[in-house]
Amino acid sequence: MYKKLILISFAILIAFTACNNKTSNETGSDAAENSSKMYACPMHPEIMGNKGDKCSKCGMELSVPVDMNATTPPLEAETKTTGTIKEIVGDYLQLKNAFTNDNTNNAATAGKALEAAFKAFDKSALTAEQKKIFEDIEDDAREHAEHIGANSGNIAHQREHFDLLSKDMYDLVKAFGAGQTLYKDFCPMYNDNKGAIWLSETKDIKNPYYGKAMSSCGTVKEELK
Ligand SMILES: [Cu+2]
Ligand SMILES: [Zn+2]
Ligand SMILES: [Zn+2]
Repeated sequence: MYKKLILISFAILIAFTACNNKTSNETGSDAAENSSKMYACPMHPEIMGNKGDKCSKCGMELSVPVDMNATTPPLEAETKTTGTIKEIVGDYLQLKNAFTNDNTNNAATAGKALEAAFKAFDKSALTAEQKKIFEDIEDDAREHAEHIGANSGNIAHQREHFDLLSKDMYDLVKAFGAGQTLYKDFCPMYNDNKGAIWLSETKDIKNPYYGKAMSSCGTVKEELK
């Protein structure tokens, strides 16, 4: 009888952790390794703190490692932020975070910003071949960003576009880099169990397709440098 009870509770435990078991053992070692480092907001490099703290300007997680030995103070390091892949990626991450928080209005705002960032992208430094790759992705991605921007109040429809947009963003980062470490995550349940990917700045799973209802559902599939 006692043995049987143990077996049953073990089975429940397995069922309960099945959705996110692949990520839990990967986060532990990272936390120890990163505990002494400083991190900055992906959107606001001047906002720094401990890993996992929230940016005081936009609420994003501080996830960009800061080199504390750098000779130039962060405020003087004038990095170009408009018309860059970094800006596109930053707006996509804002959008993703709006979905993880089930916030349709913030998703619409970020969708509009993302569309504008694609439009403002400076292609002058690209080769003819790179330009073609960028424009193919841009055509599709801008349409999805536009629909997300225009559908505040209909988060289910916004998420349908986010699924397709995330594939474009993956192609974009594979071709041009992101200027930061990103993770390609996979939710096996979205779209009638066909599954869907998204990109994240954090190794911890926060599902943008189901939001708070199923926050930890998904696994990290790839680390993108
Ligand atoms: Cu799930
Ligand atoms: Zn910020
Ligand atoms: Zn639409």
